Amino acid sequence: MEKKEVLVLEELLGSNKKIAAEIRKKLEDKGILTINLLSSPGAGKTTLLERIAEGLSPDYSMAVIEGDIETERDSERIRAKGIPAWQIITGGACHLEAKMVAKVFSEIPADLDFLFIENVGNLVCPASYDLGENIRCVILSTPEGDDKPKKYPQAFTTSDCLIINKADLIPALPFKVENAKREALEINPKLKIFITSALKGSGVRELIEYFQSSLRKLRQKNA
Ligand SMILES: Nc1nc2c(ncn2[C@@H]2O[C@H](COP(=O)(O)OP(=O)(O)O)[C@@H](O)[C@H]2O)c(=O)[nH]1
Ligand SMILES: [Mg+2]
Repeated sequence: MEKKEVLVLEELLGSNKKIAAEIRKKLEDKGILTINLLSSPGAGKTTLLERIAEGLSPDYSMAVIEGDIETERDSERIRAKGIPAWQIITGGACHLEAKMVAKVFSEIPADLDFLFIENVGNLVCPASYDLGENIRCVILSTPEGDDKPKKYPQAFTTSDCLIINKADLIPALPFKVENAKREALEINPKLKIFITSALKGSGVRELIEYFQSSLRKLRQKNA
């Protein structure tokens, strides 16, 4: 059987910044767009990934690196969708670091379109660690409240995209989309904002189109 090409990293030591830069370069050279998802626990990262997997199939390939303090549960959910997934169990650490991503790097197929990284559920520590992603998305779910962008600013100021998830619950909540958007844009005017319900599927198409157009731009840059 022909051996599948995988990715190889030369630099496994050094600062987080250095390893992340090496990861990004290797993935970009292969034309793979990498997306790091940040949110509080339960905001809907894994459910969104399940919907994205359905929406990208069969035209695009993707894989997922899952970060959690304990359990393989999220990887199992992703694998159940036919998507390769690697679980990084941090054993207590509240964020992923580039060196943890580097450890599973040699298992990642080189012919992917998208690599998603689901960070450990936390709006604070993951914001400080570049994992070599091209796009960072922060997910704010409506039950968390529309006042969170300014309370947890780094997650929002370091992100490229804000996904307001659980839009289906808005009628039952005091959450005001306009307040959340305004706060987020005041601290980061460059944020691209998507309103989704990962449960019902609304808004996911627009998000996927954003990832697809970002992939096209990355490959045009490579050409
Ligand atoms: N109502 C509603 N529930 C959602 C939505 N997205 C996720 N959930 C639920 O929220 C809970 C946590 O979702 P999960 O994807 O595991 O969140 P994660 O911890 O960020 O990965 C689960 O019970 C999901 O079914 C949504 O858009 N609307
Ligand atoms: Mg999850």
